[in-house]
Amino acid sequence: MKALEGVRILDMTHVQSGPTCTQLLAWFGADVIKVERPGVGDATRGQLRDVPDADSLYFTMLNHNKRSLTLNTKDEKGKQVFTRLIETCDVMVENFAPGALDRMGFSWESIQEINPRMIYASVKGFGPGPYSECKVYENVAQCAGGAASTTGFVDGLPLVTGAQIGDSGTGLHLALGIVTALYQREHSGRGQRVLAAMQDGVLNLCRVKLRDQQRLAHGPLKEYSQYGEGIPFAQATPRAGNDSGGGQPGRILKCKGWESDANAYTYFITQAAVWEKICDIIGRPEWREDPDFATPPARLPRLNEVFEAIEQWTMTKTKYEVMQICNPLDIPVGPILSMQELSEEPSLRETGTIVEVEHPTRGKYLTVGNPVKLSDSPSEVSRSPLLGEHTGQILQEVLGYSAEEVSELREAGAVGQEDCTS
Ligand code: CAO
Repeated sequence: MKALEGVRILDMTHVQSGPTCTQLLAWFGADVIKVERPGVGDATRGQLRDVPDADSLYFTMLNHNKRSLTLNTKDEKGKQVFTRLIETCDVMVENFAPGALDRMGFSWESIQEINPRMIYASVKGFGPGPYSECKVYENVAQCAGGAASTTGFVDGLPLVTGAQIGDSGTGLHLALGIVTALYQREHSGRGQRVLAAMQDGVLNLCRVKLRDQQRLAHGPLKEYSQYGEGIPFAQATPRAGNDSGGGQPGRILKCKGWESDANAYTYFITQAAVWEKICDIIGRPEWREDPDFATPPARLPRLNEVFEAIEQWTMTKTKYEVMQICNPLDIPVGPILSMQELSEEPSLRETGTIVEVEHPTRGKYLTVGNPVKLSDSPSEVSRSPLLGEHTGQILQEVLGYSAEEVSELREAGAVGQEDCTS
């Protein structure tokens, strides 16, 4: 039995943030019914398409282990079906623009009336406040949540990061909110609203930067490279380049082959506890005793000199050799791994973190499986549904409509024509 078996999710999500959340719940065993507009579906089905007429990787990689039902929730008969879904499901998840569900005629109050045990979970760009009505996408959230202002180099533009901390990050937050609400419902018998705002999720992930904002009031941030470079601190937490966010200075350094390989680099942390070992491997044993280098405070104004010396050594090794030499010595390093390298990494295939999936219209593709492993609830990745693939099945098996009623709903345009197999 899977951890969330028996939990039925009414999945009204689209694009990335909401689908990330419901995909995780599906991997943990929930029955996720993805409701999509007939004939149209989630917009990402057609975005960044690489194979003609096949669902895009954008869609397939965010919607595994779900069933698809096409339903026009603005049509009167469609609303009746939607009401039955609300009665039947435990959780409704949505990430529409603010007010969209109210405009369909389904406010939180009316949903509670239909099903008091319903957990109604939303991703929005912003929480209540001046921007609550705004539509928000990933990079907007990265900017509004503090990530962009603290990413990049001190003398360069703010930067967004490739990790989708606004969309997928908020989806993760929402999933935790949902399982927490399910747990509370065990005691209270009631559902509740769960809101994860993208700005809040990004800010939560940027917690250490708000820490630094407050530390600035008490003097310069000595672990930032700009301290040693004599660049004065302004009033806001600056961009820290590749400096480590903790108290142990770190940087990205060139490795053998960097001239032609964009990813021939390693992250290297000069952790205080292993400083003497670092001095030995880079051929600077004299730094172990030198008062300018022997202690962490002495090194802070000289980080450029320290890392230049370490880089002279890392440039003689591949990033994997750096890892092999440093790991046994407990020196924290990490190779800069490309997507190509990750997709070919055997250990990630073995753990199910990278999975190959077969899809009827696009063939084989790679995806990221469930990154959270439960010992008693293993996740198998199954392909994303075709648009409306399970419409008839869900209407009959879950909602109890007869075959004639399903045909009537199809003819009326309340549900889609896509799945004509049942
Ligand atoms: N039947 C009938 N109508 C449907 C439907 C269905 N099954 N599913 C959706 N619709 C309608 C909605 O009701 C809405 O109609 P109204 O505008 O009349 O209310 C319409 O489709 C479009 O919904 P939307 O406004 O959410 O979509 P959009 O493409 O304009 O905006 C987005 C997309 C992501 C900016 C917006 O949904 C949003 O801000 N969401 C919250 C934040 C979020 O999750 N952002 C991350 C997205 S991933 O980068």
